[in-house]
Amino acid sequence: MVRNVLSRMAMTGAAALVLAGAFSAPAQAQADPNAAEIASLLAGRGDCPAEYACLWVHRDWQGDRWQGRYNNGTLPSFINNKASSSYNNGRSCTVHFATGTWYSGQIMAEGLGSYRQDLSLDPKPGGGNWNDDFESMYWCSH
Ligand SMILES: [Ca+2]
Repeated sequence: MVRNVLSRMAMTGAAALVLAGAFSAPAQAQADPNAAEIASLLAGRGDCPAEYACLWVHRDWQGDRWQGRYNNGTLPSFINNKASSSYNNGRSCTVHFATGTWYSGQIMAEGLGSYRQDLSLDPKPGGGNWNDDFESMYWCSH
């Protein structure tokens, strides 16, 4: 009888160890996919070279990338009214993205080193958002 109880306690202890392992393993496995996704996203943003401001056709810094080192009164057709994420990788000041050509319309200021992962989530004053809405850009002031 006593021997039987000890045997059951030992099995319970073993089961507890297995359960502890089962609980700890998924916790570690969950962190890795997130880290990989974050690294992938940051790698996309990292494609923007130093001293440039960049716009991507898609959110999460994905799709075709446009990059500008100087002021641009117009944007090429592949990015004109198609930008969905942005990054100011410049060296000295804020970049301004404008909804019209030659810096007209509404202006979105992107501070030095700052970025937008999804412009559709950034509200535009007066309604709507900035997604697919930029036609020109300038640095600092113009
Ligand atoms: Ca877009």
